[in-house]
Amino acid sequence: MNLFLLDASFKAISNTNYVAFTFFVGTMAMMAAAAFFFLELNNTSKEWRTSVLVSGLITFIAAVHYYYMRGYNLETGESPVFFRYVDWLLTVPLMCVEFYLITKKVGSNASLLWKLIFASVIMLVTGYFGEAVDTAHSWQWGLASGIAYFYIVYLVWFGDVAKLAQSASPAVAAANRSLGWFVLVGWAIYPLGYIVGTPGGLFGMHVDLGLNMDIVYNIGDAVNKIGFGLVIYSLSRKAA
Ligand SMILES: *C/C=C(C)/C=C/C=C(C)/C=C/C1=C(C)CCCC1(C)C
Repeated sequence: MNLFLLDASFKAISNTNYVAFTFFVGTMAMMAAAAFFFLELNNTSKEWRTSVLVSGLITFIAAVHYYYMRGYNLETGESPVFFRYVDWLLTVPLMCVEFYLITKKVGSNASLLWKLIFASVIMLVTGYFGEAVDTAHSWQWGLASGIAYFYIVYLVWFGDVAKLAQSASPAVAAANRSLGWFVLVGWAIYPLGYIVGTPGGLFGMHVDLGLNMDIVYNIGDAVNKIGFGLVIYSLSRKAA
């Protein structure tokens, strides 16, 4: 049995193995971010404590997955597709919870929370089917996933999340816009990677990046998860 703490920890990363290296740096970055958010909880006003806690959980969960994925990639030389999706399945719904939390005071309710969580789970489960289970139908799964993705974009930019954020305070409205940019631009690298990475090509856009796709995802994850958390953190300082 391989406990994640005991896996390929002793295998060295060669100088030219950028894939494993970015998993390694990703682990450190996520760990540092999680430590920062957790340690700052004591200096955070009660109103924002749950939001900052969730930022810590997102980066902590990612740190554990990155540690595991680094070992997995070193040991097998392969892309840890399954564990990447496990990580996303835990962290992306938590990112959606942040939208609920920052608008809770002005009336966001359980129904909005579940819409966001449900859409994110549909997006990821259908994406996983298209990428790993039923690749013969990857464009159909990708389309279903894309619809769920744009539903989240819609809620954050124009739907209930946007309306509530605008009615809350200028600081919350500004934070929601920043988070909205992460969702619209930062998150877009994943479907783009899916499109170019699908063999046979979706829209004739196949580019075989091989494991370099993991480098793109690793950088994207660090920007998206830590950046997202920092927007929440700075909101917690402005709107004390
Ligand atoms: C920290 C991890 C994050 C923010 C991951 C986000 C992932 C996505 C937005 C993935 C979206 C996908 C589509 C919209 C269509 C193709 C399949 C996916 C799952 C790559």
